[in-house]
Amino acid sequence: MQQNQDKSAAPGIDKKMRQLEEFSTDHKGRELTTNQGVKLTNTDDSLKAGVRGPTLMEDFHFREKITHFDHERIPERVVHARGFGAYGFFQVYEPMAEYTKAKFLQDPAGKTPVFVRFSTVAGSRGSADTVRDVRGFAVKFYTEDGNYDLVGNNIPVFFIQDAIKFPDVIHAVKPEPHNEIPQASTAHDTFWDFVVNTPETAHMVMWVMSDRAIPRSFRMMEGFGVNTYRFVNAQGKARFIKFHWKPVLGVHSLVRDEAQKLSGKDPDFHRRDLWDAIEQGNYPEYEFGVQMLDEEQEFNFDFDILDPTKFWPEELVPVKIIGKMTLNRNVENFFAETEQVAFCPGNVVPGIDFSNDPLLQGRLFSYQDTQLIRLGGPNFHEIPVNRPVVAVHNNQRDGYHRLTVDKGTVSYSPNALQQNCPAPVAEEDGYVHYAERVDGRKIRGRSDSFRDFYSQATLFWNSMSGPEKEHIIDAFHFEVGNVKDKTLKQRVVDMFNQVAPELAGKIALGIGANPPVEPGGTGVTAASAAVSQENTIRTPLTRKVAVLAENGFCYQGLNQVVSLLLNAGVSADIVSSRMGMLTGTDGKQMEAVKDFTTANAVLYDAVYVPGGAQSIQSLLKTPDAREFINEAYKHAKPIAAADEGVDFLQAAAGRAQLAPPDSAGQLGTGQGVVTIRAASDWRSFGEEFVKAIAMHRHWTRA
Ligand code: HDE
Repeated sequence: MQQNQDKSAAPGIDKKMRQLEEFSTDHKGRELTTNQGVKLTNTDDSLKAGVRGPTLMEDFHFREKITHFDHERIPERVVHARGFGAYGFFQVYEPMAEYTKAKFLQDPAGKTPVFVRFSTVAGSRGSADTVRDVRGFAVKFYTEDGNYDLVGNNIPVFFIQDAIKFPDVIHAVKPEPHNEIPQASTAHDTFWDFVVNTPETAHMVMWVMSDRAIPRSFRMMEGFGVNTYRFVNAQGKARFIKFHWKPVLGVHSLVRDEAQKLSGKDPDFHRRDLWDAIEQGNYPEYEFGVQMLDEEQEFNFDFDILDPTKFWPEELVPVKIIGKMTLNRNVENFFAETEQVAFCPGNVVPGIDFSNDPLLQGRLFSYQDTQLIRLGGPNFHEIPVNRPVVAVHNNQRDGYHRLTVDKGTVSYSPNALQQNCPAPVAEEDGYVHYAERVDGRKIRGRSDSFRDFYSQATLFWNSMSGPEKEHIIDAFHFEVGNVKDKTLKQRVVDMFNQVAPELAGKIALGIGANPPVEPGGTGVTAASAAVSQENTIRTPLTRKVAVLAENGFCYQGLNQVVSLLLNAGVSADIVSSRMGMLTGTDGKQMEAVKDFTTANAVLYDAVYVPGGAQSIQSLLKTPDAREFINEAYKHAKPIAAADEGVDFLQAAAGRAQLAPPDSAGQLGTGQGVVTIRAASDWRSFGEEFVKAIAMHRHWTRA
């Protein structure tokens, strides 16, 4: 599946857009009024008794303006407070009638409008984007059957098995209550205290310590429904399902050091990336997939399919790809749309139903409840972004901020005065809950089938490539290294010894704890290739290259390579000591759009250093330029250099042996470093560089 580059997905006017337009206001060219529509002559001076006198109570404009300002904030989400949203559409590839009667999954020609909000979990609204955390991946489908919300994450399992423990895990991960430190981080005592006392967290902690928790972009991460749901077809046959989103650009991540630096250099890194991609017509795309199990297969596995700390390995239950979502429109107003959007896993449409997954069951209550405090009452479904695109009729009335003017005298059922309207519909036309047989004693307890906490954690570890394992060990070093309580540190080592002794030994080494003494591991030797990011899609599309140049750069070497990059869907910024026009060796000019103050290696996917003796002399005298190349090298990013640029690379990075051009003085490649001298073949050089960019990172570099 290729990413859409021809911009053919440019937004058409869909039903949702038309509806939003009705509620939108453009203030351009308009006159200033109060909220009562009274035109105003001055909004810069309050009404006073004499120009140096006190402000008067009768200044209704002053009071209204200040009062509104005083009340501008609403409570942030208790979790997933920091997020970023966009609109788009969903299209199914083939009719899914055999499995579900959901209308939006039937017609490949139909487009269902969607709104998506990506988020981090632990940080507050103003926290940085690139922190180590789970990412929320919440999709609202505005379907002809009403709204369907698929509220997922970018990690397929969860910390806990029962929703009643959600306040506990969140209290533990949030900043500690006495001093509100640390922000948006799991690197502190209360989180790890909860972990070591709650073994069911082991599997999810492995994912959170992995590269999955520091995505390169919202456009390059998977989404998972996590909980087990049901598809139900028109004949009433049900299947258990898990939902998947697979990014067309592949799954790619940052490295820890880079992610932490990005938090300072650009705390908005992910939201800016999404916004810019959509503005540039590089519409993010995700294929939609389902894993399905017949009801009879419920007990066929060595894990319980209702346990949300387990995933269904794709090798056991293949993902059937059934459609694609394209995000093609940014919001008009962050607060009105992204902040006020209200997701609820309980918003389902006919053909989609729940399972008894005890985490899901609790979620069905929590989301609706939290919106009541966050959005201030029971009418949040009337906020434009939340409105379904189909008509809403019922006898619910009144409440804070009611917008609808409900006509007539009848607001009850049954009634004769209005022919019993709004009237219930026949079973085949409305939502009917799946008639699952349920039988059991009331019990506050946990099923024995939920008690294997470590096997899939080992499976995950086994599935990681060498570099991915190194990154997990590094993450544990940072996270647990910041824990103050030494007993806790030791308990982390002992707990993860149960997952993989090799991992536990290496954690111990890094954090000053004792290596585990007990025999460890689960004996699981299986692995799931689908889980490793090593096996993902590789493409250069939408990657960003920094070109380091000063006056006296080689124009041909810069111009040729930049056009090759652009043709391959890669963008390039010229970074120099000063912004503005640079003059090349032959007098031709190009513009440096960034300088070393506004640009940094962590903001780019790759670096190119063109030749030009004077340019390279200047770069060598610029510590920021040397640091730029060293950072890119350290973060395993693709680097290319031509002619004197190769000297800069070798001198700045202190690595003379790096991919020297071959004996004929032409092309050198290796470990993601591409070099050339006396180029006669810029094309091959450009192609090699593009290939290196598509690889994302080059872990073979020590
Ligand atoms: Fe959430 N979660 N959650 N969660 N969740 C919220 O609802 C909750 C869980 C997820 O962009 C809250 O509107 C409980 C799993 C996303 O607006 C709240 C439990 C998954 C978002 C809530 C979970 C999620 C939320 C806070 C344990 C992945 C952001 C604000 C049973 C499948 C949605 C809000 C957005 C938000 C409760 C666990 C995903 C408090 C009780 C598992 C993506 O209602």
